[in-house]
Amino acid sequence: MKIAILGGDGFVGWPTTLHLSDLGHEVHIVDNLSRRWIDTELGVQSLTPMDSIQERCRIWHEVTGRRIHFHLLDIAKEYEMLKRWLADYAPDAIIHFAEQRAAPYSMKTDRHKTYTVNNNVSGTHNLLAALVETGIDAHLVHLGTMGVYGYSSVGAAIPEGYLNVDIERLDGEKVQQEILYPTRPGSVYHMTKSLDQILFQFYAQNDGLRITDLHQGIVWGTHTEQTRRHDQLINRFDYDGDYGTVLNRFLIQAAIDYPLTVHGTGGQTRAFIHIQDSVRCIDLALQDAPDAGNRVHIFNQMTETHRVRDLAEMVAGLTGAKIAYLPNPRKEAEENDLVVRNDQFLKLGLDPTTLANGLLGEVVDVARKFAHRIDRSRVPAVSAWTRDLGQKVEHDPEGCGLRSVS
Ligand code: NAD
Ligand code: USQ
Repeated sequence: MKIAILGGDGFVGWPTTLHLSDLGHEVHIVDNLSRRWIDTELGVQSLTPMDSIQERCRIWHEVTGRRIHFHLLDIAKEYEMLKRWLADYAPDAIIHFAEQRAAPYSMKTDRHKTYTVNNNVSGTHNLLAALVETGIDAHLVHLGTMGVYGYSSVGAAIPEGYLNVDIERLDGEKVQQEILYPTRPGSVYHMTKSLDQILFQFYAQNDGLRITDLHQGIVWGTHTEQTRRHDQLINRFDYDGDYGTVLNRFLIQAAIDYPLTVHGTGGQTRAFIHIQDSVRCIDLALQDAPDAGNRVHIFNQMTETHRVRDLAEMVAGLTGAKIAYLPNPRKEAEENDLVVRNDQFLKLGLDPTTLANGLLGEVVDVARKFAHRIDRSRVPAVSAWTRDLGQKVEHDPEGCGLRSVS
């Protein structure tokens, strides 16, 4: 297959690119390298040293003889170029990672909020409109998020995208309808993924576009089978307060003797998936494309759920790290239960890599190896969801995370 990977320079996009190229697909990365600019804006860098995208592609060719093509293009701002690109390359499948994906970054200031909405919603809509206009019948696989559901399961398991509801008609009769599971996003970033869902629903129904939306949990880990093959194929690893996600952050914090930064009570339960499984799931989803006229395929792409404080205790047990319970900069439930259905991927053959598989230690080893690249002052998460919350937290110059100032 000819596959376009939008956002292929990113944390999930790069290992997916390598995986699909390794399987013999013709792979084209489309990326505007905005994440590299955001690193510069924030004054942070990936824990792991990342080469330029062109150099990464050159090394892959040297190691495997396979070519990965790179195209510099902003899918949110360069609509005409995107349309031309699609018409010229006519991919069989498109994997769409190209969005601003950090909730804390999306909540920093009004500028970050509008950037996130404009980038994510325009990018997704441009892509859909360009597919219709060019008549390219590519299978579009989008990386969405578990966060569109909110994180409360009201005692029932969260289904894969759709919910059957009974509606009472005017004559008192009950009719059943299948609706998108009601969204309850917890940040501007998560809200853009909820908006994406409506765009997909419309274009699948109106134009027969073939779309799969993967509602993914928090991705952890760093290496995949292909990134291990050469030092310069190493994956991005974010540890900072905006882009670092919770489990990877705890693992690097443990490696540099920094107290594990649990927000609030740590009673938040979230869904997780290892990077290797994320890549495998995308491959499985590619092989299970919907037909034109079908509703959007929605999969829950996660393998296990954990409470934040349990993860902190697990990492502390493994490494001897201390745990700091800090004021929460986010507006979110202090405690929640979360039960999630993921039957579709299991049926397609996914064999989950769980925390029990021993890969936590591998991340700590990577973090120890590159510990000299970590700026401790960038570890605290200081983006606050509201002004009030912002007043309760500030940087701790001693490097112990956040402290309460009220
Ligand atoms: P990332 O920030 O590492 O990568 C995103 C890539 O998209 C970057 O290379 C960036 O330069 C590019 N990009 C952004 N806007 C663009 C635009 N307008 N035009 C072209 N390129 C653009 O993010 P990631 O962690 O790899 O996440 C990829 C996708 O998966 C995101 O959509 C995210 O919402 C989703 N996701 C990620 C996680 C996670 O834990 N990392 C979990 C669930 C879902
Ligand atoms: N948290 C801590 N300490 C930290 C960092 C986070 O306690 O140092 C807590 C947060 O308050 C939150 C939970 O951990 O309750 C998860 O935070 P996170 O930053 O790991 O994840 P989140 O903001 O939800 O976003 C990440 C990705 C996003 C993806 C989402 C999947 O950045 O792209 O969509 O995970 S999900 O969470 O399932 O919606």
